[in-house]
Amino acid sequence: ALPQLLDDPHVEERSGLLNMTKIAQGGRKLRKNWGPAWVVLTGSSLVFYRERPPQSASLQGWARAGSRPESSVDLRGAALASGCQLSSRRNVLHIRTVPGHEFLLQSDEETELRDWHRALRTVIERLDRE
Ligand code: I3S
Repeated sequence: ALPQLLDDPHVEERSGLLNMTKIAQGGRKLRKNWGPAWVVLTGSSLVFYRERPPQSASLQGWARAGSRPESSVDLRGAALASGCQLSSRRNVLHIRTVPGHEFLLQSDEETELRDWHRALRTVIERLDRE
């Protein structure tokens, strides 16, 4: 059952609090609006919540309790790059999805952002091979 579980596109790979702003929606440029987001990376998508779940709750339990993600994007075919040319902030990642949704993720912790970069790259490369 374990390999099957690891292949489940809904299994959480990583989650954490990051600063986030959308910069484009369906190819149309948006005005930046940086804010904190609880970000969940699964095997196929990136999901954004307004606040972090209570420590005690599983994500599924929390979702059932009525906490809806603010947004989520499918990572299949997404492009991942440094976002440093797109912001004056340090440690910025830029993600562009196939439908043209673009956003920046940022952390003041360099190692935290590097770990996110690696985790996102792993998921996107795995989806590319499918
Ligand atoms: O890419 P920009 O336009 O330099 O981004 C900055 C602006 O969005 C700014 O808001 P205004 O729309 O009121 O100018 C934000 O407050 C800044 O945070 C944006 O730049 P950074 O470098 O933080 O991504």
